[in-house]
This record gives sequence, C-alpha cells and structure tokens, in this order.
Amino acid sequence: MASKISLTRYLVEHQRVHAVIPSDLRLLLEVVARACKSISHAVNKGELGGVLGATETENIQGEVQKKLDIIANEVLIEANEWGGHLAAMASEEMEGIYVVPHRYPKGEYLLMFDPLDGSSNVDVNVSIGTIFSVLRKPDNGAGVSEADFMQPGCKQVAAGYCVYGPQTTLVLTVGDGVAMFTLDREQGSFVLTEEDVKIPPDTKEFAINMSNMRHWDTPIKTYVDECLAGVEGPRGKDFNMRWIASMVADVHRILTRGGVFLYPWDKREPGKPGKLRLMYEANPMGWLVEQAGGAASTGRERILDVVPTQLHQRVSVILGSKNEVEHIVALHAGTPAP
Ligand code: AHM
Ligand code: MG
Repeated sequence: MASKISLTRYLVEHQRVHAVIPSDLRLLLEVVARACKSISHAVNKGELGGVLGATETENIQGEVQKKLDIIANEVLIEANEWGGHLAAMASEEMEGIYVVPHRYPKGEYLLMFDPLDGSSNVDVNVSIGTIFSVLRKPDNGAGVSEADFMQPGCKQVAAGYCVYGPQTTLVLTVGDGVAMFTLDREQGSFVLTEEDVKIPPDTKEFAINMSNMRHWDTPIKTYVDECLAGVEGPRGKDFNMRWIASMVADVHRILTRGGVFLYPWDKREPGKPGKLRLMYEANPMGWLVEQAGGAASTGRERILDVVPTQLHQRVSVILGSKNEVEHIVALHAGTPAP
C-alpha cells in the first residue's frame, strides 16, 4: 500500500524537491495548520466544551461575536506570534493589525485570517471554517504598518482554508495548484487526500442568498432570472441552487464538483461594495479557485487585481466554474457600475 503523505511531508517536498516555497513559509503554514487542528477540536466539542453561543461584544464590522469567533482568533494569534516567521497579522475580528510583540523575533511574512467564517452556523451544527492568506512584507526597511498589507491578492504567496464539517479538511495553494488534506484524528495529522484539484469549467449549480434579490444590480438579477428559467430560458438547461451561508462550505463544494458562488454588491449599504471582505475571504478564495482552473471576479474586474485601500474593505464576489463566471462578467459589460 502506498504510504500516506502528511501535510508536513508535502510541505517539505515543496520546499526541498520542487523549491516552490522557502523554509520559513513552510514552517508558517505548519503552524497555521496546527492552529486549525486546535480550532477543529474546539468546534467538535460544541456544547460539551461550553463554546457555543454569542458574547456581549461586536467586531469591527458591527457583527455580534460568537464565543468561537474569539476562541479561534486567540488560537491563531497565540500559535503564530512566537515562531519568528511573521511581522504582523490581521484578522476579521480585530480592528487594527497585530504586530508581533518585541519579545519574539520578527519574520518577513504577513498573515491575514477570518478565524471562523460562517460563524452564524456554529450553534446549528453546520460546516464552518478558517480562511487564511499570506503576503510577503514589502522590503521597505521600516517597521511594519497597515500600509504593508495594502497589496492586491495576486501578491499572495500562500492561501487556504480549513473546513470543519463531517470531515476537517485543509485546502491549500502555494501557487502551484490546489491540494486537499483530511485530518486523521487518530494520527493527529493532516493527510493528503487530493492533489491538483480542478473545477469543471461548466456548471448547472449556483449559490446566492436569494432573499437579497430586490437589492441586486441588474446584471445579477438577469443572471439569476436566466438560471430560474431553466431549460425553457436562454441558457437552455435547468439549474440547481445551494446556499450554506458558510463561504468555506460553499467554496469547498465548488472545488469538489463545480458551481458558482455569488455574494454581489447590493444596494443595502451603497458605500460598501458587498458583504464579504477582500483580504480575509475574497482574495484567498479567489486565488484557490483560480489555481483550480476557475475564475474570480467582482463582475467588473478580477478580484486578485483589486488594490486594497482599507484592511476591512468589502468587495463583490463572483467565483467558481470558469465559463459560468465569464458569462456573468459578460452580463456586466457595458452596464453602468453602481
Ligand atoms: P462571517 O465571516 O461573519 O461569518 O460572514 C461571512 C459569511 C459567509 O461565510 C457566507 O457566505 C455569508 O456570510 C452568508 O451571508 P448571509 O447570512 O447574508 O447569507
Ligand atoms: Mg467570514
């Protein structure tokens, strides 16, 4: 029987044999994976661990924080601050950046994360996850500041997520395709279960929160109308709809069997271009999807080309099967941007 490939071995081979990543990035990814393992255990205990329910606090986005949002955030900070690989971190759950304290050595990477994406699903026992993205700190000689994080997604050096579902699965790219690792709880390690993940270019499955329909821009309404018209409509085929309300779980389905995910701009808060965050959600997911042969767009530009101006910036997100995303982008062409 062929021996199992652990995440550690996969990363070591990517460093030593394929020379795709340097050793400090390898160590950083190992630490992130270890933190995800610990979050997975906390999620798994649920009520038995006293981790369900909300706190009395709100995050910078004005969202009520779940206990597990805070636990996951602390686990990621504590695991990553002392290793010497990072200069700073930024999280969906913290207002400003977290600079590695002086007592620890500083490295050249910046880590961004959504510690617990889809946390509204925590208490109802539906899949949730951690999303992460790694940038290299610009070589400007100075200390680290928020300005160092203002890099477009195409500059990411690693990105991934860990979905806490029926299985705990870590999905990773370092720029040479997408690999999936399943947590073997008996061994306590992530084991490679799929390599060179590819999203089928065509699909009959879309994911969107339909309750927002009245707030959408015309091209999105047109697209969904086409899907709903099915075989009698302009697309000439019946579509299926899925919405888990956990981006990690929806994207995991798309990486597994194709589909398209939309959280588009809507007019509820015109100043905010969408619900999802560029740095913690759209960029890492966008790069994973592109690395698996799919596409990721705001409807008007490639997500990975958006240059951030704020840490918690929001963005319109359309990603998944390439031909479907291109069709939606074509529906936007020539229409006025909202
Ligand atoms: P969160 O990071 O606060 O959990 O919010 C992001 C989540 C995504 O996982 C999901 O796609 C979306 O919000 C669901 O939003 P809605 O409740 O509007 O359907
Ligand atoms: Mg999120």
